Amino acid sequence: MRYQPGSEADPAKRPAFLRAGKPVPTLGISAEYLGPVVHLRSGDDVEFEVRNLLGEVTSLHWHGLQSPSHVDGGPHNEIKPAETWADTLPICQPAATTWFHPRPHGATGRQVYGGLAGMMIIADGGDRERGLPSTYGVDDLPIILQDKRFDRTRAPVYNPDGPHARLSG
Ligand SMILES: [Cu+2]
Repeated sequence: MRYQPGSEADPAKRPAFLRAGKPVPTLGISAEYLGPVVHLRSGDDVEFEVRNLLGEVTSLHWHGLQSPSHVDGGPHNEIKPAETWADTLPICQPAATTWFHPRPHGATGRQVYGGLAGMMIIADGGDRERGLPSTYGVDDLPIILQDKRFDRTRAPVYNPDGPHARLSG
């Protein structure tokens, strides 16, 4: 899998979402806003590449995965601007819905608030036996909820002293 936090596009053409018809800047991971839903299987070894197009240090942490520390994506796996982090991620846990997000020291909350987050769905072949729905997009619908505040220009406002500051892991 290949991820690209940020965008090389002209700032005037940067991805944005609209509120009352006015575009506001957003961040995304290989997308205009947020990131992809990644489907994985227990037992897989996943080769990944994360290329940082943000213009500032970031990382990509696999939140909820039981991953070895050297590929955990925490602050110790920082990716400098324009650099690529590549490795292999073993998926060694049962079915789960998890997510991934940047986790650079001191900037995690701001980067996630900007839109850098995606979902990972791990399958192990046991959902039918568990009686769980498993047809993605039909009866298995992932939902991401976010709390956003907007200023008078309708731009999202990140408050480092507010509840978002607690997002640090
Ligand atoms: Cu996390």
